[in-house]
Amino acid sequence: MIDRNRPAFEYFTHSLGSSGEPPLAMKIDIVTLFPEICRAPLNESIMKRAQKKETVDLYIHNLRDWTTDKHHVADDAPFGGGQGMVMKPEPIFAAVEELRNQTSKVVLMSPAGRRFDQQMAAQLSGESHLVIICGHYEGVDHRVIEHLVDLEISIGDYVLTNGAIAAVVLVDAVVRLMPGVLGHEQSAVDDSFSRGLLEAPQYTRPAEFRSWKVPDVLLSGNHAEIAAWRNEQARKRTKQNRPDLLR
Ligand code: JCQ
Repeated sequence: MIDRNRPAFEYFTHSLGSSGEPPLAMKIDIVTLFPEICRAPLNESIMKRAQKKETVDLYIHNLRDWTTDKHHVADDAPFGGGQGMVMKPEPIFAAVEELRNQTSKVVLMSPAGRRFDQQMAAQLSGESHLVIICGHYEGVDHRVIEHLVDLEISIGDYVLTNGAIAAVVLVDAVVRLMPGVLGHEQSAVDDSFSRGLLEAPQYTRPAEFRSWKVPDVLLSGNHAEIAAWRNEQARKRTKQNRPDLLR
């Protein structure tokens, strides 16, 4: 079966958003040699967070569908020598040129890309169409980056076996910021990183577990004191785990 026209997740609505404007919609095309890596996690987490208002139209494509040779070869040895294989330009150009329109942003997942963060996720959540190319092997032919890709993105300073895993991370982070996807409009605002500090510790019942008590202030009902406590805890935690965020 060809993956090309199969939506992994599709949620259409014709209702208006909470502010009265038409709901923002985004189409996402993922191009990968490993479509199965993307399918399950994106059906799962996005579906769970999805609300009726949202409009996300996600397609997962197999890059091999755009190879034209008998053996569906998508990679080749690097010119100049060296280890590993490089992804050939022809199928990637064919796929993107078929999928993109004038408003598309073409993204390549790569450890050599610009580092992904919450701010970039917020920017991308305003796009109407993302075409995400998943790199594999030792990289992709550089003509793809120079002449096809708008943005090379790395999800962090480590190397994955393939970019489909990185694409899942990017899509999840971007889609959850779209209007109507999160249950409480507030939740995205309160997240770690949106204030430049990590989240304060959270507790739930029971108030005492194995003799460990929930801090009294959280049971006090004093909202000003609770806010002050959370602020102080967020600072401590940030200093401990992510001192780079405080500089
Ligand atoms: C993405 N952070 C890490 C591996 C080469 C395009 O070239 C390559 C792509 C990969 C897969 O992606 C990652 C990655 N963000 O490893 C090697």
